[in-house]
Amino acid sequence: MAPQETRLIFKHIDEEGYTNDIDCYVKNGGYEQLKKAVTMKPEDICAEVLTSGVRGRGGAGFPAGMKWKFLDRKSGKPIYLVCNADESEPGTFKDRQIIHQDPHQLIEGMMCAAFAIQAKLAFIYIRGEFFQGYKILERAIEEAREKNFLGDNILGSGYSCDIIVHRGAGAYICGEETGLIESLEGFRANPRIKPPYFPAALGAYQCPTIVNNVETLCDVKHIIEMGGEGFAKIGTPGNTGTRIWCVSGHVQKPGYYEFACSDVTLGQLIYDVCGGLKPGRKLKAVIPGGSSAKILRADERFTGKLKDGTEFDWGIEDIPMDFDSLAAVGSMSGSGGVIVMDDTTDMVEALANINYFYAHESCGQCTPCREGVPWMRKVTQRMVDGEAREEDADLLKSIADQIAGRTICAFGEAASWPVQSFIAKFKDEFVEKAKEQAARRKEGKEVAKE
Ligand code: L3W
Ligand code: SF4
Repeated sequence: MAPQETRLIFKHIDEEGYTNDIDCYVKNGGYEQLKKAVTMKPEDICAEVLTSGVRGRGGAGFPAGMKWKFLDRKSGKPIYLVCNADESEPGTFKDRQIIHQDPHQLIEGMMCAAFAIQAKLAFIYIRGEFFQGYKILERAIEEAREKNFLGDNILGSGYSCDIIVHRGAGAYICGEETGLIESLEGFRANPRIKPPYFPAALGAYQCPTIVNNVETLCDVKHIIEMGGEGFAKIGTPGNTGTRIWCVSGHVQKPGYYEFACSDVTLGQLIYDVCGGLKPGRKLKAVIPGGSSAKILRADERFTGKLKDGTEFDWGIEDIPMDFDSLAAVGSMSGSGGVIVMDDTTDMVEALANINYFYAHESCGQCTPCREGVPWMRKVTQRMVDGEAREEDADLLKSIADQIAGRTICAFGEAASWPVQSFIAKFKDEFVEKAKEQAARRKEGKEVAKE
Protein backbone atom coordinates (compact mmCIF):
# COMPACT_ATOMS: atom_id res chain seq x y z
CA MET A 1 0.00 0.00 0.00
CA ALA A 2 1.26 3.47 -0.86
CA PRO A 3 2.23 5.47 2.23
CA GLN A 4 -0.23 8.19 3.20
CA GLU A 5 0.62 11.83 2.67
CA THR A 6 0.38 14.23 5.62
CA ARG A 7 -0.85 17.41 4.02
CA LEU A 8 -0.21 20.31 6.35
CA ILE A 9 1.07 23.08 4.13
CA PHE A 10 -0.51 21.60 1.00
CA LYS A 11 -3.82 20.80 2.71
CA HIS A 12 -5.82 22.84 0.20
CA ILE A 13 -3.49 22.69 -2.79
CA ASP A 14 -5.36 21.34 -5.83
CA GLU A 15 -8.52 20.97 -3.71
CA GLU A 16 -11.61 21.38 -5.84
CA GLY A 17 -13.45 24.61 -5.13
CA TYR A 18 -10.60 26.08 -3.06
CA THR A 19 -9.71 29.53 -4.36
CA ASN A 20 -6.88 31.87 -3.46
CA ASP A 21 -9.10 34.75 -2.27
CA ILE A 22 -9.37 35.81 1.34
CA ASP A 23 -13.01 34.77 1.83
CA CYS A 24 -12.21 31.17 0.96
CA TYR A 25 -9.17 31.24 3.23
CA VAL A 26 -11.10 32.70 6.18
CA LYS A 27 -13.98 30.23 5.63
CA ASN A 28 -11.42 27.42 6.03
CA GLY A 29 -10.13 28.72 9.35
CA GLY A 30 -7.65 31.19 7.91
CA TYR A 31 -6.14 33.98 10.05
CA GLU A 32 -7.29 32.32 13.29
CA GLN A 33 -3.64 31.70 14.19
CA LEU A 34 -2.73 35.33 13.62
CA LYS A 35 -5.60 36.33 15.91
CA LYS A 36 -4.11 33.96 18.51
CA ALA A 37 -0.53 35.09 17.87
CA VAL A 38 -1.18 38.76 18.57
CA THR A 39 -2.55 37.86 22.02
CA MET A 40 0.65 35.94 22.85
CA LYS A 41 3.95 37.33 24.04
CA PRO A 42 6.34 37.56 21.06
CA GLU A 43 9.04 35.71 23.00
CA ASP A 44 6.61 32.87 23.69
CA ILE A 45 6.03 32.40 19.96
CA CYS A 46 9.81 32.34 19.41
CA ALA A 47 10.05 29.70 22.14
CA GLU A 48 7.37 27.58 20.45
CA VAL A 49 9.22 27.78 17.12
CA LEU A 50 12.42 26.69 18.85
CA THR A 51 10.62 23.79 20.56
CA SER A 52 9.05 22.74 17.26
CA GLY A 53 12.53 22.05 15.88
CA VAL A 54 11.40 23.26 12.45
CA ARG A 55 14.37 23.39 10.08
CA GLY A 56 14.68 25.72 7.09
CA ARG A 57 13.00 24.39 3.95
CA GLY A 58 15.14 26.47 1.55
CA GLY A 59 18.14 24.16 1.40
CA ALA A 60 20.44 24.36 4.38
CA GLY A 61 17.98 22.95 6.94
CA PHE A 62 19.12 25.32 9.68
CA PRO A 63 16.74 25.36 12.71
CA ALA A 64 14.48 28.39 12.27
CA GLY A 65 14.05 28.92 16.03
CA MET A 66 17.83 29.06 16.43
CA LYS A 67 18.10 31.58 13.62
CA TRP A 68 15.50 33.75 15.32
CA LYS A 69 17.48 33.47 18.56
CA PHE A 70 20.53 34.90 16.81
CA LEU A 71 18.58 38.07 16.03
CA ASP A 72 20.35 41.10 17.35
CA ARG A 73 17.58 42.69 19.40
CA LYS A 74 19.84 45.05 21.30
CA SER A 75 21.07 47.16 18.39
CA GLY A 76 18.08 49.51 18.60
CA LYS A 77 17.80 49.26 14.81
CA PRO A 78 14.58 48.21 13.08
CA ILE A 79 14.16 44.48 12.54
CA TYR A 80 13.08 43.14 9.15
CA LEU A 81 11.53 39.89 8.04
CA VAL A 82 12.24 38.64 4.52
CA CYS A 83 10.44 35.77 2.84
CA ASN A 84 12.72 34.09 0.33
CA ALA A 85 10.39 33.29 -2.57
CA ASP A 86 13.14 33.27 -5.19
CA GLU A 87 12.53 29.60 -5.86
CA SER A 88 15.07 28.75 -8.57
CA GLU A 89 16.75 25.52 -7.60
CA PRO A 90 16.40 23.15 -10.58
CA GLY A 91 13.94 20.43 -9.57
CA THR A 92 12.12 22.52 -6.94
CA PHE A 93 8.57 23.75 -7.52
CA LYS A 94 6.72 23.91 -4.21
CA ASP A 95 6.82 27.56 -3.13
CA ARG A 96 5.22 28.65 -6.39
CA GLN A 97 2.22 26.38 -5.69
CA ILE A 98 1.76 27.89 -2.24
CA ILE A 99 1.91 31.41 -3.67
CA HIS A 100 -0.47 30.62 -6.51
CA GLN A 101 -3.02 28.54 -4.66
CA ASP A 102 -2.81 29.54 -1.02
CA PRO A 103 -1.14 32.97 -0.75
CA HIS A 104 -2.94 33.84 2.48
CA GLN A 105 -1.34 30.88 4.24
CA LEU A 106 2.02 32.49 3.50
CA ILE A 107 0.83 35.94 4.54
CA GLU A 108 -0.59 34.58 7.82
CA GLY A 109 2.62 32.65 8.53
CA MET A 110 4.65 35.77 7.77
CA MET A 111 2.59 38.03 10.00
CA CYS A 112 2.83 35.52 12.88
CA ALA A 113 6.60 35.42 12.37
CA ALA A 114 6.83 39.21 12.00
CA PHE A 115 4.95 39.69 15.26
CA ALA A 116 7.15 37.12 17.01
CA ILE A 117 10.37 38.86 16.03
CA GLN A 118 8.70 42.30 16.23
CA ALA A 119 9.64 43.16 12.67
CA LYS A 120 9.04 46.73 11.59
CA LEU A 121 8.51 45.71 7.99
CA ALA A 122 8.33 42.47 6.01
CA PHE A 123 9.36 41.76 2.44
CA ILE A 124 8.57 38.97 0.02
CA TYR A 125 11.42 38.66 -2.45
CA ILE A 126 9.81 36.83 -5.35
CA ARG A 127 11.56 35.29 -8.32
CA GLY A 128 11.29 37.65 -11.31
CA GLU A 129 9.83 34.99 -13.57
CA PHE A 130 6.92 34.43 -11.15
CA PHE A 131 4.92 37.34 -12.57
CA GLN A 132 1.58 35.68 -11.97
CA GLY A 133 2.61 34.84 -8.40
CA TYR A 134 3.57 38.48 -7.91
CA LYS A 135 0.13 39.66 -9.06
CA ILE A 136 -1.59 37.10 -6.81
CA LEU A 137 0.45 38.19 -3.80
CA GLU A 138 -0.19 41.89 -4.45
CA ARG A 139 -3.92 41.23 -4.51
CA ALA A 140 -3.82 38.97 -1.45
CA ILE A 141 -1.84 41.55 0.54
CA GLU A 142 -4.39 44.22 -0.39
CA GLU A 143 -7.21 41.93 0.78
CA ALA A 144 -5.39 41.20 4.05
CA ARG A 145 -4.73 44.90 4.59
CA GLU A 146 -8.41 45.71 4.11
CA LYS A 147 -9.26 43.25 6.88
CA ASN A 148 -6.51 44.61 9.14
CA PHE A 149 -4.50 41.36 9.14
CA LEU A 150 -1.56 43.57 8.28
CA GLY A 151 -0.91 47.29 8.27
CA ASP A 152 -1.48 49.62 11.22
CA ASN A 153 -2.53 48.36 14.63
CA ILE A 154 -3.14 44.79 13.45
CA LEU A 155 -6.39 43.45 14.91
CA GLY A 156 -6.24 46.14 17.60
CA SER A 157 -3.02 44.70 19.05
CA GLY A 158 -1.02 47.90 18.84
CA TYR A 159 1.46 46.09 16.55
CA SER A 160 1.91 47.46 13.02
CA CYS A 161 3.67 45.83 10.08
CA ASP A 162 3.23 45.79 6.35
CA ILE A 163 4.48 43.54 3.56
CA ILE A 164 6.29 44.78 0.46
CA VAL A 165 6.61 42.45 -2.52
CA HIS A 166 9.90 42.85 -4.35
CA ARG A 167 10.47 41.17 -7.71
CA GLY A 168 13.82 39.75 -8.68
CA ALA A 169 15.06 39.99 -12.25
CA GLY A 170 15.76 36.35 -13.01
CA ALA A 171 18.99 35.44 -11.28
CA TYR A 172 19.48 32.27 -9.19
CA ILE A 173 21.97 33.98 -6.92
CA CYS A 174 19.21 36.28 -5.62
CA GLY A 175 18.03 33.23 -3.65
CA GLU A 176 21.25 33.26 -1.62
CA GLU A 177 20.12 35.25 1.40
CA THR A 178 22.82 37.94 1.36
CA GLY A 179 22.62 38.28 -2.44
CA LEU A 180 18.89 38.65 -1.98
CA ILE A 181 19.43 41.43 0.56
CA GLU A 182 21.81 43.27 -1.78
CA SER A 183 19.22 43.03 -4.53
CA LEU A 184 16.47 44.19 -2.18
CA GLU A 185 18.58 47.24 -1.40
CA GLY A 186 18.83 47.99 -5.10
CA PHE A 187 22.31 46.64 -5.79
CA ARG A 188 23.69 43.80 -7.90
CA ALA A 189 23.04 40.53 -6.03
CA ASN A 190 26.64 39.91 -4.97
CA PRO A 191 26.55 37.69 -1.87
CA ARG A 192 28.18 39.08 1.26
CA ILE A 193 30.75 37.31 3.40
CA LYS A 194 29.21 35.40 6.33
CA PRO A 195 30.34 36.16 9.03
CA PRO A 196 30.04 39.09 9.70
CA TYR A 197 27.03 39.42 7.45
CA PHE A 198 24.73 36.85 8.99
CA PRO A 199 21.46 38.60 8.30
CA ALA A 200 20.25 38.02 11.86
CA ALA A 201 22.90 40.52 12.94
CA LEU A 202 23.61 42.60 9.83
CA GLY A 203 20.99 42.15 7.15
CA ALA A 204 18.86 44.49 5.08
CA TYR A 205 20.09 48.09 5.35
CA GLN A 206 22.62 46.81 7.92
CA CYS A 207 19.76 46.02 10.29
CA PRO A 208 18.91 42.70 11.96
CA THR A 209 16.95 40.64 9.44
CA ILE A 210 15.42 37.19 9.39
CA VAL A 211 15.34 35.47 6.01
CA ASN A 212 13.16 32.35 5.81
CA ASN A 213 11.85 30.26 2.94
CA VAL A 214 8.15 30.33 1.93
CA GLU A 215 7.45 26.83 3.28
CA THR A 216 9.23 27.53 6.59
CA LEU A 217 7.12 30.64 7.15
CA CYS A 218 3.94 28.69 6.42
CA ASP A 219 5.06 26.21 9.10
CA VAL A 220 5.02 29.02 11.68
CA LYS A 221 1.25 29.28 11.38
CA HIS A 222 0.89 25.56 12.07
CA ILE A 223 3.32 25.74 14.99
CA ILE A 224 1.10 28.36 16.61
CA GLU A 225 -1.94 26.18 15.98
CA MET A 226 -0.53 22.94 17.40
CA GLY A 227 2.17 24.31 19.70
CA GLY A 228 5.87 23.61 19.32
CA GLU A 229 5.59 20.22 21.00
CA GLY A 230 2.61 19.21 18.87
CA PHE A 231 4.52 20.13 15.70
CA ALA A 232 7.58 18.24 16.91
CA LYS A 233 5.47 15.08 17.15
CA ILE A 234 5.19 15.06 13.37
CA GLY A 235 8.22 13.36 11.87
CA THR A 236 11.15 12.25 14.01
CA PRO A 237 13.44 14.03 16.50
CA GLY A 238 15.69 16.36 14.56
CA ASN A 239 13.48 16.00 11.48
CA THR A 240 10.20 17.51 12.57
CA GLY A 241 7.16 18.53 10.57
CA THR A 242 6.44 17.68 6.98
CA ARG A 243 8.45 18.07 3.79
CA ILE A 244 7.10 18.74 0.33
CA TRP A 245 8.96 16.58 -2.17
CA CYS A 246 8.93 17.83 -5.75
CA VAL A 247 9.50 14.75 -7.86
CA SER A 248 10.59 15.15 -11.47
CA GLY A 249 12.35 13.13 -14.13
CA HIS A 250 11.69 9.56 -15.18
CA VAL A 251 8.67 8.67 -13.04
CA GLN A 252 5.14 8.01 -14.22
CA LYS A 253 3.54 10.59 -11.93
CA PRO A 254 5.85 13.53 -11.31
CA GLY A 255 4.50 16.15 -8.94
CA TYR A 256 4.56 17.44 -5.38
CA TYR A 257 3.85 15.24 -2.41
CA GLU A 258 3.87 16.19 1.26
CA PHE A 259 4.89 13.65 3.88
CA ALA A 260 5.77 13.78 7.54
CA CYS A 261 9.58 13.75 7.69
CA SER A 262 10.87 10.16 7.58
CA ASP A 263 7.40 8.77 6.80
CA VAL A 264 8.33 7.76 3.28
CA THR A 265 11.43 6.14 1.85
CA LEU A 266 12.95 7.10 -1.46
CA GLY A 267 11.80 3.78 -2.91
CA GLN A 268 8.20 4.28 -1.75
CA LEU A 269 8.22 7.79 -3.13
CA ILE A 270 9.38 6.63 -6.56
CA TYR A 271 7.43 3.38 -6.90
CA ASP A 272 4.33 3.64 -4.70
CA VAL A 273 3.64 7.37 -4.81
CA CYS A 274 4.94 8.37 -8.24
CA GLY A 275 3.91 5.19 -10.07
CA GLY A 276 7.43 3.95 -10.71
CA LEU A 277 9.46 4.20 -13.88
CA LYS A 278 8.27 3.64 -17.44
CA PRO A 279 7.79 -0.06 -18.33
CA GLY A 280 11.06 -1.82 -18.99
CA ARG A 281 13.21 0.91 -17.47
CA LYS A 282 15.56 0.55 -14.49
CA LEU A 283 16.49 3.12 -11.89
CA LYS A 284 19.95 4.52 -12.51
CA ALA A 285 20.36 7.42 -10.09
CA VAL A 286 18.56 10.03 -8.02
CA ILE A 287 19.46 13.58 -7.07
CA PRO A 288 17.41 13.90 -3.88
CA GLY A 289 17.48 17.61 -2.99
CA GLY A 290 17.64 19.89 -6.03
CA SER A 291 20.46 20.05 -8.57
CA SER A 292 22.99 21.17 -5.94
CA ALA A 293 22.66 17.92 -3.99
CA LYS A 294 25.07 15.04 -4.55
CA ILE A 295 23.76 12.29 -6.80
CA LEU A 296 23.00 8.79 -5.45
CA ARG A 297 23.65 5.74 -7.57
CA ALA A 298 20.88 3.13 -7.69
CA ASP A 299 23.16 0.19 -6.99
CA GLU A 300 25.03 1.77 -4.07
CA ARG A 301 24.90 0.47 -0.50
CA PHE A 302 24.91 3.09 2.14
CA THR A 303 26.25 2.20 5.56
CA GLY A 304 27.09 4.29 8.57
CA LYS A 305 25.67 5.84 11.69
CA LEU A 306 22.93 8.42 12.06
CA LYS A 307 23.34 11.41 14.39
CA ASP A 308 21.65 9.49 17.20
CA GLY A 309 24.12 6.62 16.83
CA THR A 310 21.75 4.26 15.00
CA GLU A 311 23.62 2.17 12.47
CA PHE A 312 22.20 1.84 8.98
CA ASP A 313 22.75 -0.35 5.95
CA TRP A 314 20.51 0.85 3.15
CA GLY A 315 20.00 0.39 -0.55
CA ILE A 316 18.85 3.53 -2.36
CA GLU A 317 15.19 2.58 -1.96
CA ASP A 318 15.47 2.24 1.83
CA ILE A 319 16.62 5.79 2.50
CA PRO A 320 14.08 7.62 4.70
CA MET A 321 13.22 10.99 3.24
CA ASP A 322 14.39 13.43 5.88
CA PHE A 323 17.23 15.85 6.56
CA ASP A 324 19.51 13.60 8.57
CA SER A 325 19.15 10.38 6.57
CA LEU A 326 19.89 12.11 3.27
CA ALA A 327 22.86 13.87 4.86
CA ALA A 328 24.06 10.54 6.28
CA VAL A 329 24.19 8.98 2.80
CA GLY A 330 26.37 11.88 1.63
CA SER A 331 23.75 14.03 -0.03
CA MET A 332 21.07 16.40 1.30
CA SER A 333 17.34 17.02 1.25
CA GLY A 334 18.06 20.58 0.10
CA SER A 335 14.97 22.35 -1.13
CA GLY A 336 13.06 19.09 -1.74
CA GLY A 337 13.65 18.60 -5.47
CA VAL A 338 13.91 14.86 -6.18
CA ILE A 339 15.25 14.25 -9.69
CA VAL A 340 14.85 10.64 -10.83
CA MET A 341 16.98 9.21 -13.65
CA ASP A 342 16.41 5.88 -15.36
CA ASP A 343 18.86 3.76 -17.35
CA THR A 344 18.34 5.79 -20.53
CA THR A 345 20.10 8.77 -18.93
CA ASP A 346 23.43 9.81 -20.37
CA MET A 347 25.31 11.00 -17.28
CA VAL A 348 27.66 13.20 -19.29
CA GLU A 349 24.73 15.02 -20.85
CA ALA A 350 22.95 15.29 -17.51
CA LEU A 351 26.01 16.87 -15.91
CA ALA A 352 26.54 19.13 -18.93
CA ASN A 353 23.02 20.42 -18.44
CA ILE A 354 23.62 21.13 -14.75
CA ASN A 355 26.97 22.80 -15.49
CA TYR A 356 25.34 25.01 -18.12
CA PHE A 357 22.92 26.27 -15.48
CA TYR A 358 25.56 27.07 -12.86
CA ALA A 359 27.94 28.67 -15.34
CA HIS A 360 25.14 31.02 -16.36
CA GLU A 361 24.22 31.87 -12.77
CA SER A 362 27.59 32.59 -11.09
CA CYS A 363 27.69 36.20 -9.92
CA GLY A 364 31.37 36.38 -10.83
CA GLN A 365 32.68 37.83 -7.58
CA CYS A 366 35.08 35.02 -6.62
CA THR A 367 37.76 33.85 -9.03
CA PRO A 368 37.36 30.09 -8.42
CA CYS A 369 33.65 30.29 -9.13
CA ARG A 370 33.77 32.86 -11.94
CA GLU A 371 36.50 31.01 -13.83
CA GLY A 372 36.02 27.45 -12.62
CA VAL A 373 32.30 26.97 -13.16
CA PRO A 374 32.31 28.04 -16.85
CA TRP A 375 35.44 25.90 -17.30
CA MET A 376 33.56 22.86 -16.02
CA ARG A 377 30.73 23.74 -18.39
CA LYS A 378 33.20 23.97 -21.27
CA VAL A 379 34.64 20.53 -20.49
CA THR A 380 31.27 18.76 -20.26
CA GLN A 381 30.06 20.58 -23.37
CA ARG A 382 33.00 19.34 -25.40
CA MET A 383 32.23 15.84 -24.18
CA VAL A 384 28.68 16.24 -25.47
CA ASP A 385 30.01 17.64 -28.75
CA GLY A 386 32.25 14.63 -29.40
CA GLU A 387 35.50 16.36 -28.45
CA ALA A 388 36.08 14.61 -25.13
CA ARG A 389 39.63 14.06 -23.92
CA GLU A 390 40.68 11.10 -21.82
CA GLU A 391 41.79 13.30 -18.96
CA ASP A 392 38.44 15.16 -18.80
CA ALA A 393 36.94 13.23 -15.88
CA ASP A 394 40.02 13.92 -13.73
CA LEU A 395 40.13 17.50 -14.93
CA LEU A 396 36.50 18.05 -13.93
CA LYS A 397 37.15 16.66 -10.47
CA SER A 398 40.24 18.77 -10.08
CA ILE A 399 38.43 21.98 -11.02
CA ALA A 400 35.49 21.21 -8.74
CA ASP A 401 37.84 20.42 -5.84
CA GLN A 402 39.44 23.81 -6.28
CA ILE A 403 36.14 25.67 -6.15
CA ALA A 404 34.35 24.03 -3.21
CA GLY A 405 35.19 25.69 0.08
CA ARG A 406 37.06 28.56 -1.55
CA THR A 407 34.27 31.00 -2.32
CA ILE A 408 32.20 33.68 -0.64
CA CYS A 409 28.89 31.85 -0.80
CA ALA A 410 27.51 28.33 -0.97
CA PHE A 411 27.08 28.61 -4.74
CA GLY A 412 30.67 27.38 -5.04
CA GLU A 413 29.65 24.13 -3.37
CA ALA A 414 26.32 24.00 -5.18
CA ALA A 415 28.15 24.04 -8.50
CA SER A 416 30.95 21.68 -7.44
CA TRP A 417 29.00 18.97 -5.67
CA PRO A 418 27.20 17.71 -8.80
CA VAL A 419 30.53 17.48 -10.64
CA GLN A 420 32.33 15.79 -7.76
CA SER A 421 29.53 13.29 -7.18
CA PHE A 422 28.89 12.50 -10.87
CA ILE A 423 32.58 11.79 -11.35
CA ALA A 424 32.85 9.82 -8.12
CA LYS A 425 29.90 7.63 -9.04
CA PHE A 426 29.91 7.50 -12.84
CA LYS A 427 33.54 8.05 -13.78
CA ASP A 428 33.48 4.91 -15.92
CA GLU A 429 30.87 6.51 -18.22
CA PHE A 430 32.91 9.69 -18.61
CA VAL A 431 36.09 7.78 -19.35
CA GLU A 432 34.30 5.40 -21.72
CA LYS A 433 32.79 8.27 -23.67
CA ALA A 434 36.15 9.97 -23.97
CA LYS A 435 37.82 6.78 -25.20
CA GLU A 436 35.07 6.11 -27.73
CA GLN A 437 35.22 9.63 -29.09
CA ALA A 438 39.02 9.56 -29.28
CA ALA A 439 38.91 6.28 -31.20
CA ARG A 440 36.33 7.58 -33.63
CA ARG A 441 38.30 10.78 -34.16
CA LYS A 442 41.42 8.68 -34.85
CA GLU A 443 39.52 6.72 -37.47
CA GLY A 444 38.52 10.05 -38.99
CA LYS A 445 34.84 9.45 -38.39
CA GLU A 446 32.67 12.33 -37.42
CA VAL A 447 31.34 11.97 -33.88
CA ALA A 448 27.66 12.54 -34.17
CA LYS A 449 25.70 14.21 -31.39
CA GLU A 450 23.23 11.55 -30.41
C1 L3W B 1 23.40 33.71 12.46
C2 L3W B 1 25.13 32.15 12.72
N1 L3W B 1 22.80 33.02 11.46
C3 L3W B 1 23.96 30.02 10.10
C4 L3W B 1 21.87 31.10 9.24
C5 L3W B 1 22.26 31.67 7.89
C6 L3W B 1 21.21 31.02 6.99
C7 L3W B 1 21.00 29.67 7.63
C8 L3W B 1 21.76 28.55 6.97
O1 L3W B 1 22.14 28.06 2.22
C9 L3W B 1 21.78 26.17 0.93
C10 L3W B 1 22.48 25.05 0.20
C11 L3W B 1 21.55 24.68 -0.93
N2 L3W B 1 24.53 33.31 13.08
C12 L3W B 1 24.56 31.39 11.68
C13 L3W B 1 23.38 31.89 11.08
N3 L3W B 1 23.04 30.99 10.12
N4 L3W B 1 24.88 30.23 11.05
O2 L3W B 1 21.38 29.81 8.96
O3 L3W B 1 23.05 28.96 6.69
P1 L3W B 1 24.07 28.15 5.79
O4 L3W B 1 25.30 28.99 5.71
O5 L3W B 1 24.19 26.79 6.34
O6 L3W B 1 23.42 27.98 4.36
P2 L3W B 1 22.91 29.02 3.22
O7 L3W B 1 24.10 29.61 2.53
O8 L3W B 1 21.93 29.99 3.74
C14 L3W B 1 22.77 27.19 1.40
C15 L3W B 1 20.63 25.83 -1.03
O9 L3W B 1 20.91 26.75 -0.02
N5 L3W B 1 20.72 26.40 -2.36
C16 L3W B 1 19.61 26.61 -3.11
C17 L3W B 1 18.46 26.86 -2.61
C18 L3W B 1 17.32 27.02 -3.49
C19 L3W B 1 16.08 27.20 -3.02
C20 L3W B 1 14.89 27.21 -3.86
O10 L3W B 1 14.95 27.20 -5.06
N6 L3W B 1 13.75 27.27 -3.20
O11 L3W B 1 15.90 27.36 -1.71
C21 L3W B 1 21.90 26.70 -3.00
O12 L3W B 1 23.00 26.69 -2.52
O13 L3W B 1 20.77 23.59 -0.61
O14 L3W B 1 22.67 23.99 1.10
O15 L3W B 1 20.03 31.72 7.02
O16 L3W B 1 22.21 33.03 7.87
N7 L3W B 1 26.26 31.78 13.34
FE1 SF4 C 1 29.33 34.79 -6.62
FE2 SF4 C 1 30.08 32.27 -7.07
FE3 SF4 C 1 31.39 33.74 -5.30
FE4 SF4 C 1 28.89 32.96 -4.75
S1 SF4 C 1 30.64 31.63 -5.02
S2 SF4 C 1 29.78 34.98 -4.44
S3 SF4 C 1 28.01 33.03 -6.85
S4 SF4 C 1 31.25 34.11 -7.54
